[in-house]
Amino acid sequence: MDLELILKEKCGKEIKECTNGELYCALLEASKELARDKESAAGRKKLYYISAEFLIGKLLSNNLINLGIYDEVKEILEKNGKKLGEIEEMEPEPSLGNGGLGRLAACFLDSIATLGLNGDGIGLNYHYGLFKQVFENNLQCETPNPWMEKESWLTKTEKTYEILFGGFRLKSRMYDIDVTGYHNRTTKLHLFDVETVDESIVEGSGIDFDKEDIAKNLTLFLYPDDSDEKGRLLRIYQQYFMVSNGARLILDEAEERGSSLHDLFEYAVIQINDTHPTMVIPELIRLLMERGILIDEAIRIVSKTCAYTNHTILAEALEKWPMHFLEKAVPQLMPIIRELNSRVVEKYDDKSVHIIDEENLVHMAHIDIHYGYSVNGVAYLHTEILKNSELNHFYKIYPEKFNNKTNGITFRRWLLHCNRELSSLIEDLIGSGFKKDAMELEKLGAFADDDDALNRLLGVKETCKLKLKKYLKETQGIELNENSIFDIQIKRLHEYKRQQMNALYVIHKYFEIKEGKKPSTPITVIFGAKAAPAYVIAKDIIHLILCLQQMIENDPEVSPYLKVVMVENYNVTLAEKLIPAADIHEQISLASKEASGTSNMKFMLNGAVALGTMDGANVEIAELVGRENIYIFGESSDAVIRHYKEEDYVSKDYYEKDADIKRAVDFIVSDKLMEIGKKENLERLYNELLKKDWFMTFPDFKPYIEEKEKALKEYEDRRAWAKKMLVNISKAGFFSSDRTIAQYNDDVWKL
Ligand code: 26Q
Repeated sequence: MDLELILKEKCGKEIKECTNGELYCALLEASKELARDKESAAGRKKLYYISAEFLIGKLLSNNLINLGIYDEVKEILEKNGKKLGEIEEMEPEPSLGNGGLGRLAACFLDSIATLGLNGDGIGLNYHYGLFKQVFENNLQCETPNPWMEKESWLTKTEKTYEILFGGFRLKSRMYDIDVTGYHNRTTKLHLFDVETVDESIVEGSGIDFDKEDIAKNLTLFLYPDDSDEKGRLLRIYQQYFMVSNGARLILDEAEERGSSLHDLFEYAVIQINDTHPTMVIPELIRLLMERGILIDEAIRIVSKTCAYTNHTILAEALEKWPMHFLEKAVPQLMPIIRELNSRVVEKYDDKSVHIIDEENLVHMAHIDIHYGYSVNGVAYLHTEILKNSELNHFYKIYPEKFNNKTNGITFRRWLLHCNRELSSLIEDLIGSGFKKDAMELEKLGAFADDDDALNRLLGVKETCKLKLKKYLKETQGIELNENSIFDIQIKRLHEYKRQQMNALYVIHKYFEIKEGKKPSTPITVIFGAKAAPAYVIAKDIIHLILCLQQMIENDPEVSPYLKVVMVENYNVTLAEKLIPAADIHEQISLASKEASGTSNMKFMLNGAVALGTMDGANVEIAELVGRENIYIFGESSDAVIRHYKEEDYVSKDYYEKDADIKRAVDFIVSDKLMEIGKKENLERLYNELLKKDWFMTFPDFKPYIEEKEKALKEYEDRRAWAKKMLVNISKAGFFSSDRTIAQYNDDVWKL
């Protein structure tokens, strides 16, 4: 295959004469063709991973790597005076996810393809995806994020269905994206859409639109996060549209493979990614009944086909839909949901396991647990909490259904693609086996006392920091000091993730510097986070961070030692630049609240050291790397769960007893900050902390400062620090999503 010739032909001229945009289109088309020629895996039984989110990120480089032509393409381009890095910039990032859950689904598709498993993804084709974040006057504003261009990874298919809602029908169409596996097969991501969607109904420069015109708005936006109250009904329409299309595709394909539908579970397994696709259960039962199967058998068949993954223990994020919403949007499902509930009520007195509660709310997770055959959490601690507290009543009924599948990440994107410098250093040291078998990273352990290897590792980090500096300067006008410690917290903005605690640390440090306690190495605290548009306090926290950024920037006494940076519109592309450059990463959620976390795994793989609580997958990371290679602080999950139960936490007590806490919190409403920021927002945040502090930042604040200071001090011994970096990388193999997917297959899917 002569790639150079192919590219020339696609562009219709010499590569030298092409613009980056033209080359991007040519490469896109060429990789689409190559991916199309690769076969998907076959087999009788097929997995369908249904998810409202697939945060796939840009695809060009990843596809070139997985297709095995990255180096060749890079060389051809360089020979002609072109840079692949610049061509990559031409690609818009599809923003089909909010955060962790969506990114996980994308990593899983990569691993399913790489392991050659017979499985596809099913989701929705949001035209604007998640909103784009812009900062104005130190506040977050939301604007649409159009990502679909004429040339894109999407392929329009001939598959269409009529989807019935209460009172009207919509015609759907399926679009496909080929997901390439590493030197192996491809899988398909099926994204359903309606042809009547009308982007022009979005008003002005924001993200407001007529929420009631379902034909025009159905796939316009991804419903952002768990805290937005508006548009809940629209979210139900979206969910039903996704699962009704998905269910029909699954039945069609199963029949094509020879299923009589009485044996559907031998032909299909459906992994339900959180409760967003839960309506697939009643919908499948309905469709089987339409095809002549009686309800008892239909329920039995579906229960042997569906498996559910839980991603959260935050009560407020568990989906409970009012019956009248469902009645309006999907009346045809109601008799089935009522029947499913009656069967539960008949068997169990315990109201906490019923599907429909006394307030006529339908608990989606309860449908999954009663009528699926597997329930899994996403990290060891998370699954234990599900079994022993949150879902304990269910665990007692169905102990055999519960299992853990600790999350993972694809090393193709999060090492080979995003950090080529590190990847080639590793290859130099231990050979290329780690690219196929991540556990081979353990071999790096042999270099823990090798000065040359450790120095090279520090060199790679320096290079990545310089690259980030250049990128942020060019794209956001941000100046970084590459000789400072990069301390990074990037994730959705949520009070339980406690960005506010990190902000309080910044204030604390600011006071210390003012008092003359200057850090030996300057510190750069970097944040990246979007807040759900209706999540008021989350937006106030962003406001506080942006005000601190501005205030410190303009203070010549402090700015040489401390810098705060909040990057705008944090997304997968930015994560790929930030993670390789991190020295310290913040994983400081209130213990018991973060189901797993996955950026923690990405940072570790890129040689950053965690500062975190014993929460989510941090627990497993700590066990693997040992306490000398991670910074752990804070209350245990048991203690936290006890506080909630006994309702014994009073934030004001801490505020009154501890002068450092008081000083930091009071500063939020100081004249100095009020000059820069908005009174209303800062006061609201101040009051929230003082009167509630629901996620208990104050009790952990002093231990957090102490542990952070310890990390900053130990950073000074560069050799010892490099050893910590090396140990973190060498132990990251367990967190490959190839391992996670192999476990799902062995225990749940059995393809
Ligand atoms: C709920 C109700 C109504 C509307 C929206 C939602 C909603 C939307 C998105 C609820 C939750 C989400 C996203 C959850 C999520 O991303 N969870 C993260 O999943 C990761 C992968 O398992 C974990 O690593 C994280 O710990 C978890 O927070």
